[in-house]
Amino acid sequence: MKVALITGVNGQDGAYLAELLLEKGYMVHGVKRRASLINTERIDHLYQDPHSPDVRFKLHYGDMTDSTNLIRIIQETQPDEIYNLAAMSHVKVSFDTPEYTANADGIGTLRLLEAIRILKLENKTRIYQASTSELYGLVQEVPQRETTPFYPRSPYAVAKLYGYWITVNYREAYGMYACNGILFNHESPLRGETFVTRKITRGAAAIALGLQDKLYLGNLDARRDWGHAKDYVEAMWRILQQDVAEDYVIATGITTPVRDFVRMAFDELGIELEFTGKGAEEVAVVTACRNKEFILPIGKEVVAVDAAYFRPTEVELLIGDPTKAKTKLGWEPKYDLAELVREMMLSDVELFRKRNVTQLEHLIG
Ligand code: NDP
Ligand code: GDR
Repeated sequence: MKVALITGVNGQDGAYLAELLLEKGYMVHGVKRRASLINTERIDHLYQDPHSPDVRFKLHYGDMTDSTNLIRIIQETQPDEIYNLAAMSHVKVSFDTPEYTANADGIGTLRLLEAIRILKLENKTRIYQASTSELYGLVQEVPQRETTPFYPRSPYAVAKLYGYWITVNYREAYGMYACNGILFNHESPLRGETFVTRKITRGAAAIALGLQDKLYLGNLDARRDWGHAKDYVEAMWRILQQDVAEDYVIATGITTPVRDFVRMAFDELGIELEFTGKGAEEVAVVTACRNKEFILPIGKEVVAVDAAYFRPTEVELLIGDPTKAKTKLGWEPKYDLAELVREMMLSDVELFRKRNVTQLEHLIG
């Protein structure tokens, strides 16, 4: 039985990847850090009684800022594959916590690579590093591919730049099977609530159900290449199954402005919007409401821009070229953006109906 270790197992990607690897017959170990409340919602359905003799999913307390702990977990679990997904992953928040982000996202990657070397597992353990399209930052070339120069635009992206290069360096210096997946944005119903897609689908659901008055967003002009997380964890696995360790761009090749994602989300509920104004003055009002369940008055302002969500330096345009992944990995995304938006909208409407939420916090992020 192959053994995998996933850091960040209770995050969006960790949950989908754990599910995929369990389906493939792996023994899956997950690293999660201790929190004051239980935050395993995304992986609760995978839980197995640790006392049962044939348990294939185990959680370990750990942290990317604690080398001795990472060394011990790797020594105990002797993984064939490590997927390093743990990170402070919010770009805007990284401007508030730059030092911590560098430690967890940058040096954290080094800690894992060094642990493999210290334990002399270079010839056994393959490692996947969760690199990101944020590395491209300020546009140098479109579409962005494996050879496009990097120009990171946030403390998060700079930390991930270190993670990218230290992975390449350990591959070249010590012959380790260590790879970067340069993944463009990928979303799902499990996406964290403060990333823009989930903030929009949650906000649209809550507004339609009369639980929230308005959704405040930042830069509506930014364009992202959005895929589905389920497709992207399949690519991570494929990257570690090749004869030769290499780095790959994983993307759909289609880019969409945030504004259009908002339009698509509301449209899924039968609510049509018109955007007026520019920059921090832009708003969206309801022009039609086709769904009798969600009665919203025509002219109601449901989206407004709040400059507090603007970033000190923004990444305006991301569009990836996944040709290498398609050719070498045989990878192909199964979901398109319309299906992704539909799935996220349906899920959030259901969530609010079930929870019977009466008041919503304004999301920060
Ligand atoms: P999430 O934010 O959903 O998950 C991040 C995970 O990392 C969580 O389990 C979190 O735990 C954990 N974590 C954070 N800090 C630490 C730490 N110091 N020690 C141990 N665990 C920690 O991210 P995603 O699942 O969306 O992304 C997975 C990875 O891929 C991340 O590295 C991200 O930067 C990268 N990436 C994501 C893309 C995307 O579009 N989703 C695109 C490209 C790259 P907790 O729940 O306790 O916070
Ligand atoms: P991103 O994702 O920064 O691309 O990083 P996010 O969804 O946070 O932002 C995408 C774009 O939307 C704009 N935006 C807003 N963003 C947030 N969060 N909240 C808002 O209210 C808002 N309004 C507009 C942003 O300015 C940005 O341009 C994600 C993370 O998953 C990273 O970990 C990962 O590496 C990259 O994707 C690829």
